[in-house]
Amino acid sequence: MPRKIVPFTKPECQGIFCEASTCVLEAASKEGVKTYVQRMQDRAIQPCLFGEGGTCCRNCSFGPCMMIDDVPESIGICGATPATVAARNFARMVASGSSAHMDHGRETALTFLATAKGEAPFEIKDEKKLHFMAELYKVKTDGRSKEDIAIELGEKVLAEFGQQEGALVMTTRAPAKRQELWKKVGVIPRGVDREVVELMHRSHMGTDQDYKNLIFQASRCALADGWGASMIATELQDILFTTPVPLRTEVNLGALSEDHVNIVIHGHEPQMPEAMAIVSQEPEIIAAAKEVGAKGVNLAGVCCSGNEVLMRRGIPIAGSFTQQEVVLATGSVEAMVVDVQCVMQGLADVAKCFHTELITTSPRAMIEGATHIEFDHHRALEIARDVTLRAIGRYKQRQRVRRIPDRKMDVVAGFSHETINHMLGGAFRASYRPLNDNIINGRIRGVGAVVGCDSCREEAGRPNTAVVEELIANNVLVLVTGCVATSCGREGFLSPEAAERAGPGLREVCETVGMPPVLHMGSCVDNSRILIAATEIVREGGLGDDISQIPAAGCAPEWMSEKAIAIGQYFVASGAFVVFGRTFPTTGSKAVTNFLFREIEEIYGGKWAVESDPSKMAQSMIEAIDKKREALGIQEKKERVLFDMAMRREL
Ligand code: NFS
Ligand code: SF4
Repeated sequence: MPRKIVPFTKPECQGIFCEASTCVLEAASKEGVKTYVQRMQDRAIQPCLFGEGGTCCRNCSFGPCMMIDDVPESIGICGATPATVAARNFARMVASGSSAHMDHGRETALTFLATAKGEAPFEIKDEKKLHFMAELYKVKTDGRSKEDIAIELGEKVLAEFGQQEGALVMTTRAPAKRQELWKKVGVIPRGVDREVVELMHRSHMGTDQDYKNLIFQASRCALADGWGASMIATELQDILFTTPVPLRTEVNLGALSEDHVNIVIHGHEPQMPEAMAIVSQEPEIIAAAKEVGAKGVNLAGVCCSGNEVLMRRGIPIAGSFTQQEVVLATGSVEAMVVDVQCVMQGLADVAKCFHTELITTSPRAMIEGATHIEFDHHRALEIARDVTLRAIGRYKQRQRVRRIPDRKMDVVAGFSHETINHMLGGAFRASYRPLNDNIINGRIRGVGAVVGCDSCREEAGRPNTAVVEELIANNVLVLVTGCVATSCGREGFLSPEAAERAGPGLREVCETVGMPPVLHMGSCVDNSRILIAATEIVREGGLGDDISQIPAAGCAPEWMSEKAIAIGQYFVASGAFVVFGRTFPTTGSKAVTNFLFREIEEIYGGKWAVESDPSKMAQSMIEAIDKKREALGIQEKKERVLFDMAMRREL
């Protein structure tokens, strides 16, 4: 398995891990192309300690009030304590992160409804899931057409966004014990949008000033994301665009083509990427590409737009979050098409250095210097054709193939929770039984979810893969989503051959089934697949009767976005132990941090932690997994594999 650790000799490339990216950036920076690497170095102002620890408040014009914990006079002009301020800031991160997934879910539901009504050029593809969802939402199916069912389902789902009372339907999929607990605590989300609005209200100046009460609503809001909007997005997208099944594809900058028109899709919502994928195969489009001397149109993804079409169509991913500017710096991209979230504004300047057109498509996300071509699901294909033809028109301006590194890695992706069911359970009787049995007999020690971003503050991607490597060596089956999945793909962890790097028990299971030890479950809204997988493990039996009891833990080694905080909070409120890397946004307040890192476990059975050393992070997850095994009475004494730097290099 080729694996190369890049020595960080060149100061301008500090912070880059992937060798292919380093090469591109070195060459581009000589031509004056500026990316986040230069911006990090140019930044005159260092990160603010008050901001980083969460104790800076600018919620009213008396402030900003910056405060230091434990200094009695260090409180806001209104009297707000560091704990109140840290909890308010944390809560607002949860609100913002959740709202991103909620708007995504809403857009999906609107496209779903339009499709059902025949007003959008997509199809109801997964009828089995349509029927499953119909049953869940109490939509009658007997004797009705799939469109009819989908219309009623779509309307019911959309109504949940504005719902004021009751409970979101998806929460009823959680283990019974978890639902009871949520009811008892009072955090069952009542409506999707309501919980964000209430959280924003409560964190307004002079409203909720009890940090525990603020975090209580932050949990309810986060649950409205994970067991609400994100799950809605995942399931409806599966019905529209198919539920993923394992497929082979490629990851890294080498996914760009030297002799095709390269169009990069970046952002989060799958509608535009799906439309682009459809039109890029049309004979007229291919003919137009040939007319300008190209062999056709090559689509490649970045971030979660990429993950969506990688999972369902096997379209390769050119780069993760930190690679988005690098992708353009290859000088070989005719158009980058972006919608919402995680899109760096710096892309506009990088695009200007080349013949690349940066195209924004969402009315909610415009960038100065980009071309705005608004997406409308009713005219999805028309718009996709327009965008594709523009890109084709630029192909001749591509100077030469500047620097597409010859680097890409084979990956197997497409692990929905349904796939895991079939794959491990066999073709005849799909079930989670074999997975549970392998956990009980100790071949698989437990399940580790490694999710989230890759970070400019780190050697991008390295902490992610270091944690993954150590987990699988300790027989922990790893589930990945988002940009972590791309980090893992680049380093070869998403291929069945990676089983060689797993501990003997996990390796045996992987080799029997022919699966990688690291399963790519999709984009970040698809973290909802992990919630369902955990629920299925509980339902299968033998590993406790709630998510908090199963030998599992989660982490986000290189988290950067507010969405990551929302995701972490819904996992904690669902009973999971969650470790975040490098920094945590409440560390300026001991009270709030203590609450989130310790006391909250008594309420939900899950808690937060922060750890910047990847090996210690992996070990803390393994420790948590072992504790759960002990409590279940299935723990045998087992050696733990500890990685030091020398071992890593040797590998
Ligand atoms: Ni998730 Fe996906 Fe990537 Fe982080 Fe951004 S793209 S939604 S937030 S950076 S994993
Ligand atoms: Fe300062 Fe209170 Fe205003 Fe915040 S709300 S800025 S702590 S006075």
